[in-house]
Amino acid sequence: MTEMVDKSVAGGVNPNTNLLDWSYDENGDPKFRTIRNDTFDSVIDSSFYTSETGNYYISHDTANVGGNTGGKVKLRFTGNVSETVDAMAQLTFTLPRIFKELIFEYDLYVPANYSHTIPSDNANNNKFLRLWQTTYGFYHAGNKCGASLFANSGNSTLIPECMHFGDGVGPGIGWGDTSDTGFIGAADKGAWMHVKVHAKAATVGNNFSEGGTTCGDGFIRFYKNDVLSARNEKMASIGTGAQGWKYGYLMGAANSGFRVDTDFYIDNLVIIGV
Ligand SMILES: [Ca+2]
Repeated sequence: MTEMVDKSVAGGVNPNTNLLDWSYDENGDPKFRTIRNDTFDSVIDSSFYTSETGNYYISHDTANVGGNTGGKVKLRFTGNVSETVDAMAQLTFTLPRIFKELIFEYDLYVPANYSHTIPSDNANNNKFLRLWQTTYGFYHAGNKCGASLFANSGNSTLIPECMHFGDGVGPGIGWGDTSDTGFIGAADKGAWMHVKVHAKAATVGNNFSEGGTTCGDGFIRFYKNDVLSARNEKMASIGTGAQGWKYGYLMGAANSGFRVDTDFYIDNLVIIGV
């Protein structure tokens, strides 16, 4: 894979080789670089869109979806008449290395028939994004963060999620979370929205403590149509050494399930990182 570098800004000296290198700035610090810029017009590149957790119910699609007739990723959450049956569709990716700061931008289509309900088992958290560092798992498996959609009268609230000591990833209520109750509202159904995610890992490892009494200096910020939405400004890190993320996925397990087939679409995914 070729990494694109913005050469409109002066390059610097690579501290490791002492040679001029466009991936470093004038202070010798690594610069943001484009990791991925996908229009999905021909295929979903399986060499990049892959990870240990695997893809689920995604396909390449060229139907006219809200005026978009080019190629895009279709994510089908299969409907089931039983209200406690979950659904799942996720687009996974593996970055070329661990990045300490990442920005994702993409277009997301929310179907007109989208209805986010609360089943009788009460589980209604539907994954929106996950990022992780080493192995997808729980305690001491490296940094993880993300966000999930929670039911809100048929619409969805977006809540950022961070590490829970010994318990994977979940909402950081009281640990810096600001949720967005209007992330998917009536006006967002049957329409494309532009999503931006900016995540920066905490600079210090092992600055996490159970109960959130110690928070970190990392953050994860979500933007809907270029307006700041849900965010966590106190993300902590776990483990020692370099902090950041290498793996992740968009959308994912939907604990609410859906009564009818519910098709999301993703297009124009740009990922930059440092
Ligand atoms: Ca496209």
